[in-house]
Amino acid sequence: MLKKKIVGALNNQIGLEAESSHLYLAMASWAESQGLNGTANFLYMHSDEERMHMLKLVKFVNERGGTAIIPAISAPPTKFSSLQDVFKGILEHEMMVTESINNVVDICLSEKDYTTHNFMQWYVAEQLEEEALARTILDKLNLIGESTGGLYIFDRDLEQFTPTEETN
Ligand code: OFO
Repeated sequence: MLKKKIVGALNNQIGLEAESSHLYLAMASWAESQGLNGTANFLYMHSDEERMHMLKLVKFVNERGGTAIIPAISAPPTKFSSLQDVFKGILEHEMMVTESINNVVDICLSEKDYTTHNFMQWYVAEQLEEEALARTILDKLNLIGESTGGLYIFDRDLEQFTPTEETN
């Protein structure tokens, strides 16, 4: 049976993963409206991944006698000035998520809940990948700068992009 404090921390994380999914969805929609279909597909896919992160937590809480709470989500931004702006936003967001995951891990240790601590290690590893991915993409975009041809290739390449290829 999960302790109340652990359930609270996990429910907070459920909300954050839901917000992540929403943020990527908003970014995907913006990219699609700009004709950046490769980027849009990448971001739609990532939005689905974040939903999976949320569901994994929901099931963990419910299967261990807690009650997962599905929270309201605040509206994500709808306009972005550039692809750099999008991926800078992603990196900042993921760094904030990493902090939150670390906080959950801290609580698990102080509550001596080693099962949840073990479960959270998946998220610790995932955050490493997500931050690395955002940094890699941002570096590429900084190299491309304003070049239209470069952005065209970037967008086309991102369509084929699978995160594990890039971050391993
Ligand atoms: Fe769920 O990993 Fe990003 O936010």
